[in-house]
Amino acid sequence: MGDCVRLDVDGGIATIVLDRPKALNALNTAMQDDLRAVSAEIAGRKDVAAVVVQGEGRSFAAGADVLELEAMSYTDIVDRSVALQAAFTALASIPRPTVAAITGYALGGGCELALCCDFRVAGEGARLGQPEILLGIIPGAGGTQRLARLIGPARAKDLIFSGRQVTASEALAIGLVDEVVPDDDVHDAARRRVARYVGGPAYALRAAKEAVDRGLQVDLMTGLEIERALFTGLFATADRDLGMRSFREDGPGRATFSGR
Ligand code: CO8
Repeated sequence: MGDCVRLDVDGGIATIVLDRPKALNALNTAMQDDLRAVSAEIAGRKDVAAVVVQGEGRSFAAGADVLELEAMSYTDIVDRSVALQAAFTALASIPRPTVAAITGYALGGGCELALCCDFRVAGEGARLGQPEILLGIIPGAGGTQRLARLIGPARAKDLIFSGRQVTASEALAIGLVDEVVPDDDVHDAARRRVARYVGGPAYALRAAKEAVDRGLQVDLMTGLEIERALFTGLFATADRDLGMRSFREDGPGRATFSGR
């Protein structure tokens, strides 16, 4: 792994830190590749129950590195865009609850990166947007797809056509973020939001995420089949036994899960 993305694991929570603060964590090629590697590592780790993604310094991430993009030819960008989407999809596919802790700017690829998480917590001073149109391009790391699915096509088109930045409070109103907190509480608030899943029924959480995410990509009947297969599969887990026995013996919500 390179030196622009850090991974810290503490108390069952992995923190991915984008660490290129002088460039507002602009996502250059090395960072994109690091992100893919770190996401693959987390997906395979048993000691990680949840994930926080955050930026070092005053911003989450101000987008892909525009200076690097400017120098790319058509064939360069064809190759790179495949790698970039694979990196973002690797993050989106981590089978654990994930949250983006957004301070400062989450623009372009930075906003798209936040969209790969299950939840978004923003500081009061945060600004989010898809300014690619101002560069003569469109979002290329999932922005036209994940953003429209999250906030609806008209609101997504407004942000993508105009390139305008939204404040944290507007982002909350349109469902782009889930929680707004004081700027200096963002990292702790994001951690609090996923800490509740540490010690949870890991395979049920994994199945829940997969059912929602895969179901959104298909028609309703296929989605219901995905749900049914994942639901029935959980009857093979130790945590299903523990959860139901605990209900019978001690009442609801008291189970201590094994993560198996
Ligand atoms: N790329 C490269 N460098 C950047 C970027 C960026 N996206 N954003 C900021 N920086 C650099 C600045 O150049 C500056 O560097 P230096 O100190 O060496 O001059 C430093 O970070 C600090 O930035 P500013 O001085 O501009 O700070 P301000 O607080 O005045 O402004 C802004 C902050 C508003 C974030 C401003 O920097 C800005 O508008 N940045 C560009 C935002 C943008 O356009 N993002 C979209 C990029 S395109 C994209 O993300 C496409 C994604 C899909 C790509 C697929 C590729 C395969």
